[in-house]
Amino acid sequence: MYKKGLLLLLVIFVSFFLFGCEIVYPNNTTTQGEVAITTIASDLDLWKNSDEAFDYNGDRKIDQEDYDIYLLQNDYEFWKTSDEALDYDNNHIIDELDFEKYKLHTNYNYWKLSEEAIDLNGDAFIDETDHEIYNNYDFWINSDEAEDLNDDSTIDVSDYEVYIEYVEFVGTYYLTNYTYDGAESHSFGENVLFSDMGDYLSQITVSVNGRGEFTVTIPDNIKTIFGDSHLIMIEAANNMTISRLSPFIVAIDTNVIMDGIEYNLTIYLDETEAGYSASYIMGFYYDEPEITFDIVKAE
Ligand SMILES: [Ca+2]
Ligand SMILES: [Ca+2]
Ligand SMILES: [Ca+2]
Ligand SMILES: [Ca+2]
Repeated sequence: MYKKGLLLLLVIFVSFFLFGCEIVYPNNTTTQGEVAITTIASDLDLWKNSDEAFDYNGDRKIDQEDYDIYLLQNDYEFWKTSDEALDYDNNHIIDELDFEKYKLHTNYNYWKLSEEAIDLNGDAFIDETDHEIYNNYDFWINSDEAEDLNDDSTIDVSDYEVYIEYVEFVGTYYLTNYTYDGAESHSFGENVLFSDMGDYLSQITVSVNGRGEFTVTIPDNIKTIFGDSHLIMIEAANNMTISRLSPFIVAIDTNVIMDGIEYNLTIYLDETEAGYSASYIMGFYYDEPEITFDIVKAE
C-alpha cells in the first residue's frame, strides 16, 4: 500500500514539470504577426484542398492563419504588403533579395533545399537544429543569455544547442486545482490521505534551469509530514530529464530506487489550448480512483 502511494506521488510529482511550459514551435510554423487579409474565401478553399495545405502554426487546424503564413512564404506581392516586409540585407530598399532572406529564415523546407543549408553543429545531419542555429546563433552568442551550458570552458555552438533544447522549460512550477475521486481510505504512508494530497503538493515548487536540471523545494512542514519519502522526491528530481517529442507532447523520464528495486518512470502529457491540466487513474486500486490537477508556471 505504501509503495503504491509513493509511486502515485511520483507520478504527480513528475507531472509537475510538464505543465506551464510554453509551446515553442519550429520557426517555420510561427504565426507571422498581424497580416492584412487580402485573400478571398474561395482562394482559401482552393488552397485547403491542395497539396500545399499545411498546419503551419501547429494549432491542429488548417485555416486562414495558415494560409497567410503560406502566402507570406510563397507570394512576393503578398509579403511585400505585409508587416514582415523588412530590409533584411540593410541596403535601404525592400525587394526580392529581402524576400529571399525572409524565406530562408522562416521556412525550414525552403532553407533545407538551398545552398545555405549546411551542418552547422557538426553532427553529420542537416536538420531543424542547424536551421535554428542559422537563424539565431549569432544573436544568442552576443546576448546576455550566452553561457557555458555544457561546462567545457568555452561558449560555442554546442552550448547553444543545450540552450534551445531547454529554454522553453526554464522556470518554477507549482501544482493547483487538485481533485480526487475515490475511496476516502486511500492514503500515502501513515498520515496523508489522497484526498488531502493537493494541500501538501501545492506547497512544493520545482524549478528547471537552462541545462534542463530540476530542483525541488519542499517546505520543512511537508518534509515532516512525508517523512523519509521526501528524499525519494529529491532523488526523482535529480534524475529527471525533459524532452519535447512534438509541438504538443513533452516527456519526462526519471528513475528512483526503492527497497533495492529501480523504478523507471516516463510521463507523457498533452498540452491544451486552454492551458495545462492532467488526469490520472490509479489502475492499481480496485476502485480505480482518479485525480486531476493543473500545473502553473510561477511568474
Ligand atoms: Ca493552423
Ligand atoms: Ca534590402
Ligand atoms: Ca547538424
Ligand atoms: Ca561550452
